[in-house]
Amino acid sequence: MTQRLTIRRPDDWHLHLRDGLMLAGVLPETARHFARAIIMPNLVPPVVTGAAAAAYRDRILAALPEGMEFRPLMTLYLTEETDPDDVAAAHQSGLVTAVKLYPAGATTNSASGVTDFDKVRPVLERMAEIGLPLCIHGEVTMPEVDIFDREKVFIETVLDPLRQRTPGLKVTLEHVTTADGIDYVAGEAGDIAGTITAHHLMIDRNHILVGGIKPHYYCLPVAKRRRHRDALRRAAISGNPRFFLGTDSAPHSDEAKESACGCAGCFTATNTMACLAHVFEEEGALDRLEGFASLHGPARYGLPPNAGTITLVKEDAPVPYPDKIATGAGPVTVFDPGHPLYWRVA
Ligand code: OTD
Ligand code: ZN
Ligand code: ZN
Repeated sequence: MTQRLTIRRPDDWHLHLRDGLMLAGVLPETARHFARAIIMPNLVPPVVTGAAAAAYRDRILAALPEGMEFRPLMTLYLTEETDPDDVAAAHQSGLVTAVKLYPAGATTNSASGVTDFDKVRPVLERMAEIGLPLCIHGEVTMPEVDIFDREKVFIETVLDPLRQRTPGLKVTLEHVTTADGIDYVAGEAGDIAGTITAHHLMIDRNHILVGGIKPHYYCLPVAKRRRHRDALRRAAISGNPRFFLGTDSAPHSDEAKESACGCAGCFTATNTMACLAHVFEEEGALDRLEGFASLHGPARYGLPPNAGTITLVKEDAPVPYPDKIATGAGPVTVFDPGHPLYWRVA
């Protein structure tokens, strides 16, 4: 029996679109389903100034196929040299929706991220004043901290002190992967929210390592134990408006992924909504999907929900999704949840 679910058009509150040929290849995959997305600034070189963000926004809009509608919500990559006035002007003009903090070296193209948090105090204080949110990749990078503990240690040693010292700063802890992250966001006062990816709701670390190393499941923050995945699921279906979708869809060519030193990132733009419908149905919470994917994010960022809708349809037979999409920058493997998906967007 075919099941249908109509929800407000969703948004993606954390997305990597890249540039050039890769941008042209992956943008339609997102724009097909999502009305808006927060665009990550970790290009090479990173998007650090208002001028660079405006130019990048124009390249994104130029790459959008005729007839598709999509609004990129731009971000600035925070460095120790970032000028508070440039940030404030980019926010004031409506160009920039958030500033992004990468601890130096935490993930792909994050070498110019922050090492000395005192150096970015003036920017953070200005952001708190003007109500501009800070999106955070929440992992420490010290070699002595185990990769599976880096999120928890970041929260205790960096995030919490940073928030104490900057009252009023709106923070989004991005791509939460641990029960510790969920508990922190849920337990704190209202100026912190958390995004969750579709893939972290589906995989745990066994997917990466059991039966041979699977580079297409490798991303940062790395997937954790099953109990953490289950905590993410509980948060996503809880109806708590502080949790919402940020796919972290992060395309790399197969050549770059399938290597002795494979890049981090899962490419999920193509089947995110099908994966989410699968998870929410499995959890008996299809009625909470709209909040997670389409309502909580806009409310958090002070934007109206989208006027349009999408309809998710559950088929009797598995829906075929492509293994890969072709881009001018090479083939990009689409996230494989490891089981059939019966949902599609009509
Ligand atoms: N994680 N890959 C990338 C970014 C993210 O931490 C992230 O936001 C990427 O390739 O840009 C990844 O695994
Ligand atoms: Zn990140
Ligand atoms: Zn990301």
